Amino acid sequence: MHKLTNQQIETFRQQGYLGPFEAMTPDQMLPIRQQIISEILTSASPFKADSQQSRHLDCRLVFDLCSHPAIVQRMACIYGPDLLLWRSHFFNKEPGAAEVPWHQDLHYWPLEPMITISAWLAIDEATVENACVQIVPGAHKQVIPHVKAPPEMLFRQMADPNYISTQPLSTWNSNRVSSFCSMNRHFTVRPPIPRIIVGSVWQSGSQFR
Ligand SMILES: O=C(O)CCC(=O)C(=O)O
Repeated sequence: MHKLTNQQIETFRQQGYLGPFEAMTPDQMLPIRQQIISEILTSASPFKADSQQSRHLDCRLVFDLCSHPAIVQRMACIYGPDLLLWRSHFFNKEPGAAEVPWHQDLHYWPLEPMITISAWLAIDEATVENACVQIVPGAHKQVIPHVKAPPEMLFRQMADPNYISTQPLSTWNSNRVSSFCSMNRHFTVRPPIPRIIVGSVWQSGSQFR
């Protein structure tokens, strides 16, 4: 039902991202959002110092969100059926929260092989104004240097501004999921209203055997 067509797989190869796709309805997402706020983000993780990191390891709800068929079936079309959910993270942005600078994920994660594919699932409505992820299509074919980010940014490293030459693609609205490769350049702005997303990061399990 969520399988990618050959054309979509080719688009992913060329553009480094796909989507957004519908994962569930806004009505279905509402109670999930409440549970995320009241039970997950407010509780400590048994495995990580940061309660927003890899909660799929201890919370069934997060595991179910990350492994939603709208995500897994599409990942399987790219990586094959042997999939590894390497990590997950919430980005829980309050109004005015720091901007996420342009970056490529692979600069933060010392993985070998370094290519991962992230699924970015909007728990809240995420418009351009409200910090939906923005991507440069086709910018995943080159690893670019990262430099120190200004202190007001959420991340300490960012893509060297000299290498950002393309206009960003503005993307999607609520309750949808999209995927992008760890080499794609992406960023999010400072949102005026609260906005939560859950990101899940995938690799092919066979790469580790
Ligand atoms: O959602 C955000 O604010 C940032 C997302 C991001 O940079 C990522 O998932 O790699």
